[in-house]
Amino acid sequence: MIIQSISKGPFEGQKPGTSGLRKKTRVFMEPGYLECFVQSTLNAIGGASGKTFVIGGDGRYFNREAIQIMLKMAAANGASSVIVGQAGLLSTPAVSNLIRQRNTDGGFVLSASHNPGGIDADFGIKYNVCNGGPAPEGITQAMFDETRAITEYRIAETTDVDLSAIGSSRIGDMQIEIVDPVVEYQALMETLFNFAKIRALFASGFSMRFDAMHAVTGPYARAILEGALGAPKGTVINAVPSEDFGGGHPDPNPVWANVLMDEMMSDASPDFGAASDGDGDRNMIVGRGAYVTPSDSLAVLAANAHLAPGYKDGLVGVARSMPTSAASDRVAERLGLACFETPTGWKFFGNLLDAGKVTLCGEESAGTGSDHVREKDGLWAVLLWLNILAERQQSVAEVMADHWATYGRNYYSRHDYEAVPVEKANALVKTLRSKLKDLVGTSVAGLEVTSADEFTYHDPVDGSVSHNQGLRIGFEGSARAVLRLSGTGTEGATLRVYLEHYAPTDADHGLDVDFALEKVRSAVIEITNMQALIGRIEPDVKT
Ligand code: VG1
Ligand code: CO
Repeated sequence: MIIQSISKGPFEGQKPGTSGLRKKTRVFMEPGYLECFVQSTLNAIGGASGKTFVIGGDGRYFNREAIQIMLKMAAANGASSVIVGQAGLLSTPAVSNLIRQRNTDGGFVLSASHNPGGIDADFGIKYNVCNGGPAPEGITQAMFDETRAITEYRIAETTDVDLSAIGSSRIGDMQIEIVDPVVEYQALMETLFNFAKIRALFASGFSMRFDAMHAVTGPYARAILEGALGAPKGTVINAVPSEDFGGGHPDPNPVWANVLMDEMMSDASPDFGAASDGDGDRNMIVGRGAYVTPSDSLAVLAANAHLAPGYKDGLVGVARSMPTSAASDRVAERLGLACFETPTGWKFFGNLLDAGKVTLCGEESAGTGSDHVREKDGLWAVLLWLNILAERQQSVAEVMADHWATYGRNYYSRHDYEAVPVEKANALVKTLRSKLKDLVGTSVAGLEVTSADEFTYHDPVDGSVSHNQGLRIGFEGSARAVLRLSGTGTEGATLRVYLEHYAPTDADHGLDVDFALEKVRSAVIEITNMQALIGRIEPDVKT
């Protein structure tokens, strides 16, 4: 094997965000760009010598080319073996599972998740550590430091590896194992859920539509839902991963999964609908005429998880990201479970899961997961819902009505303002930050402000501290607004405004969501001086 050291770098701005490094695909395709980031990652973890890794991606444009480059780099850096998904495909939760099952040193996921794919769209890469979870902040900081100092990368001069067939091959001394992306993941699911019960549910005529959004979950959903669980053919739609996700955004929310939403709101609706994102870690849950917000979904799963075999002994605790609604806190309180609030991004759940402090975790952005892996897991959430519905023999709407009657309803919505000029978005955040301390006690849009601060997270396991994790404003009556800037976008800034209003158990749970949140929204627009600072008050996307 001929190893080349290529002089290159550093490149500007290779700073991992909420979930890895995301850039325009053409940026990643610039000679040496991907290579320098990968080399920096390997440098940050003390080199690759003798180590084993998992590599896979969501199948977007440049996925296979990137894997070829990374395999040659892993070999040149002395890695002993790499496990790769067939055709370069592995969902994010499947990578997490393989890292754990095979005790590898870490893994790479090639994905920009819910961002669109294609040569003129987005690409991304994230590094996961040996617990199967996203690299924690200490490591992402070390990676970024390396990207600023790098001057060369190492790569083997060799032909491409055939990724199409399951089996083994080598580059020099490094062994490469091409695996079926689904098999080990499916085996894990079978340990957690009552497949016989869910199979009986489908056999009884229960109908479902699963929209894989032309992304990586297609093969998993087909094998598990239509294969092992006997759902009729055609249950899974858009099941073949495509390089540009059929031209859409593989983002499972009512806006981007509108075809599924329309079907679920129609007279011809199946009993149950679900969708997942580009890399298979997010989920959308929708019943006949009943969309379930991700925050509510986490709460319902927490309240009912014991109905599935994998969680029959109950949960230890529940964690949610700070902007996620407090619906799961109410469940935790009643069930006597520990409850944690973390910054946005799955990397903050890893320590809590490893320390056995929590069993379930979730985010308002449609990510839910448990201690079975160290990533959020879209299909897992769908299977847990199916298991619960099979046990309760109720519709999604009935489950939700019962949940709200028991715990009250946290009306919730996230408003995204996309492609805001970076200076303007920063100015809005800075201005709001500076006046937080004067807000408490004032009355805005008819609501009294009861608290206002910027979220700082103190990790209870390793003591690390993360600052500037979102501005939050509390109002009378458990209403709340949170503002933060996205860390996954690739164009300008995205301002996220999270709105919440609590309706107690005996209140009306059937209000229109926008109507229920109107006062909080007006208060935010006024407090932030939004019109003046970013030139608009209407969001691009409401989820
Ligand atoms: C978004 C979501 C966050 C999620 C992250 C990665 O981050 O808000 O909850 O963990 O995406 O998910 P941000 O910084 O844009 O708000 V994924 O499925 O895109 O890897
Ligand atoms: Co994702």
